[in-house]
Amino acid sequence: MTNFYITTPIYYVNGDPHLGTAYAEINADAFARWHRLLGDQVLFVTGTDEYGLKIAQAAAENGVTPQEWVDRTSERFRRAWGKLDISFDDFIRTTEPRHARTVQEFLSEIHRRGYIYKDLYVGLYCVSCEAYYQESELVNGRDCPVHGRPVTEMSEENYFFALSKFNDRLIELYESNPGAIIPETRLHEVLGFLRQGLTDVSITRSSIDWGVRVPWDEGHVFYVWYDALINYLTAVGYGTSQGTFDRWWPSVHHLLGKDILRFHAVWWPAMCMAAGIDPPAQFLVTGWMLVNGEKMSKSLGNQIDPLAVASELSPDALRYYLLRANGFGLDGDVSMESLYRVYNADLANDLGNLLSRVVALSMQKGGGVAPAVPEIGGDVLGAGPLVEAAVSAWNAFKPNDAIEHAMAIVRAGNALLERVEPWRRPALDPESLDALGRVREGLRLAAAILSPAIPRASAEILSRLGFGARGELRWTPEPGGAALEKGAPLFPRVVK
Ligand code: ME8
Repeated sequence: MTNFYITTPIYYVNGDPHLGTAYAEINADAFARWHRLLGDQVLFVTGTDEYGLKIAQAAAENGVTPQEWVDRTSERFRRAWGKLDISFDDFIRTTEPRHARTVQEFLSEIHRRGYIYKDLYVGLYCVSCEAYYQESELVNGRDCPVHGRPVTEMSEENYFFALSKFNDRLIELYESNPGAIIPETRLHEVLGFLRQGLTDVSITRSSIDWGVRVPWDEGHVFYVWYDALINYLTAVGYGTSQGTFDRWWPSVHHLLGKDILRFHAVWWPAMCMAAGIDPPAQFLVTGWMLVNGEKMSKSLGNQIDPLAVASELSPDALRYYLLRANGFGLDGDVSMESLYRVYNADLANDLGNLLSRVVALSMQKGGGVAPAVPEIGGDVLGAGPLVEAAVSAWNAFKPNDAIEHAMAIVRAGNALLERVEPWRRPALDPESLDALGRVREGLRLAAAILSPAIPRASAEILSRLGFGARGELRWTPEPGGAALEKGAPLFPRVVK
């Protein structure tokens, strides 16, 4: 039995879920669903990042305590993911006692091993990023490169993590294991950064209260990033359940946006090494969803509401669009216009139409029962190689390729029906029956491949076509005869 452990970033709760954070969830959910389909044991973990200055400030602005604030806002994330059919197995809130225990245990271990020391820190800090910047990284020598707002100078006595001691080991890790970061451009970015040389990083704050206490010095809390990354261990029982931990760690797949690559691919594996555990196996790094060329984020305020899209069309429509829009790892411009276009072309026309054609033709002319699936023979749909390619694409974390292969089967199905034209024939002759049986099987395979992207519609397709429990991911002849279901249009066309 293969284990598949996948995580998402845990989101700051100073705003609402938006299309960018939904994008990470939907990708991770699709991979989790794909591996469940393969029969793997899956652990899919997401959550919320609830400490840090930014959250404390948001609570103050809203006139409530930080805990009240995060209780309220974290719930909004959990509910939003429910509405997008995100099938997470665990939801970590960093203010939970189980997480504080893991953080304290893990960082105490690093402290005991001599990789944490005390020193004075002076630096330029962006509150929105919760990160210090070097002067050379600022825009106009003053503004945060991500948020475009001025950074502030902060100075405090901190504990430091001896990151520089892990420089060589990290380079070796990635040189000997280039598949550890997907896509490859991000691997090169990390190696380039590592080759410039690492400096030690400050990991505690004494100026704020809202964080996990440093167990050996109560006047300090851990810096929010150093607590947040550890959620990946909280979820697998680090320090509490060795059996669970050994089962899932270190073969984890961390999905994240390219904005937080260094925290994940540099700091985090170094921390693991310092604590004497293996570094995480793989990072899946997404690009950014852009609106008119700009990154969408809570702080910039140029949001598209994923929940509005999901309720206007369907969660499947949003999921399909985001997974299909552009290659995994690349930036992509998104807009409602292109969403409607893709929805109408792929889902309403190609997929929805093909399903209603097969069902309607079999009902009108074939007695309402499912046409038999013939032997694959000449494979006019090209289903054999397309399914194989789609399986490889999902396994290689390339949702848009997998979707493209499934849609090629669908398009071939429509083309076959247009060639045979069963609707022009008085009754279903052998050629029509062969075509309909092929299309029915092609739709079954396409629905299976598409199920991580459009789980609701896929289940509906299988049931309307009279397919029972989960079938094989390859062409499977069967005698037909099952009852078909007409149903309402799967993806009603939108007219704007
Ligand atoms: O960084 N396009 O949380 P966060 C694509 N709490 N993805 C986007 C996006 C966009 N426009 N905007 C955000 C944090 N994302 C930390 C993480 S993990 C231990 C701590 C996604 O709420 C993307 O995956 O700012 C990015 O990495 C993540 O949201 C950051 O969410």
